[in-house]
Amino acid sequence: MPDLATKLTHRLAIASLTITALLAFSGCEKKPAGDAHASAPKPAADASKAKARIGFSQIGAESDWRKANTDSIQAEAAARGYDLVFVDAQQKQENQIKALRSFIVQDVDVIAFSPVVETGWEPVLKEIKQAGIPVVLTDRAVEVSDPDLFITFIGADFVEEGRRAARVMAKITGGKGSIAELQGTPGSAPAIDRKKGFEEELKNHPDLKIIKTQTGEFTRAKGREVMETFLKSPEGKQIIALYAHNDDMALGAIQAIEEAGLKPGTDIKIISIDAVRPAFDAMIAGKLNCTVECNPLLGPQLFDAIEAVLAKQPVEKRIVTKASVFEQATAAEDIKTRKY
Ligand code: GYE
Repeated sequence: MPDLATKLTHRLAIASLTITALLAFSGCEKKPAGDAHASAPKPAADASKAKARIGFSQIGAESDWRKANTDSIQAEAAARGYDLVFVDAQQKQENQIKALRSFIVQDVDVIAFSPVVETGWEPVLKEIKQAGIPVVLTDRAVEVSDPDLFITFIGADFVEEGRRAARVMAKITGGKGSIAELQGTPGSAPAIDRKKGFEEELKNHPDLKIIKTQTGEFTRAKGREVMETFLKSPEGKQIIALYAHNDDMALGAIQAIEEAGLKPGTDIKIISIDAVRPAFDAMIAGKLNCTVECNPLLGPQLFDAIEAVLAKQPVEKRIVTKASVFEQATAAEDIKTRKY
């Protein structure tokens, strides 16, 4: 596997040959050597300045969180001058695997990706390892038997987010009642861990029970649709609170609750995760009770890690992002400083 400097020099050589060929083809001639103002291709000195090519496989554009995450990564790549090969998988693992294989063919310098689900990555990660390309995981984790298949994982502590949501849930419901739950994408790290953390904390409140739970796939449309079926079910009338694994599903559910003639935030208390701007608007309107923060602005941390990898410096295996919890009472103040 050639190192980065060799790869970059190789790429520059190809670029230079291409320019020379194009000039020859178009009938232009290179100025003779010694001409101080010659605009000939730049010499090898630029090799040190040339930036690496990074392949990034994004999950999709399913939520406001995801859009903010994509913007952050693309903006950071541009700001630092990296050549980012960005591919959107539209929430499908098979598309991500295809993108990862295309990065191997393109011989990128680092592969970064946000895995839609936790399992099923071992074969493609082995192929990447064989090609000698380092992997940085961001946002969601993978379950693999060999931890050397990736260098680091940068993301939030989803279990803790679930615990935080349950603590607020216990507080605003007085510790008893029937809860509905809208889960994220089946098999995804945030759906698994946010459920786990929530249920763990719920054990301290035996009178609080989840009576309905289903995936809303992290989207507003599905959140609305599933909440409507919850409310129309025989147990619908017992629901006094909703726990949604992200804000988008909660916002969809708010519509369904209003359509059922109920008051979201009052008749049905709602807690979700992400803390995107529309969640603050909903809290200010009294329709959402709490949002647990999960920071999508991972671009700077991602590129710090990528740069360390390129420089062959040691990188922590797990980089946890920091986050807070926001409740309705302070939402009007808090929204002023929100960046996404
Ligand atoms: O909470 C959700 C998004 O993986 C943390 O994915 C992310 C989650 C986020 O679609 O809105």
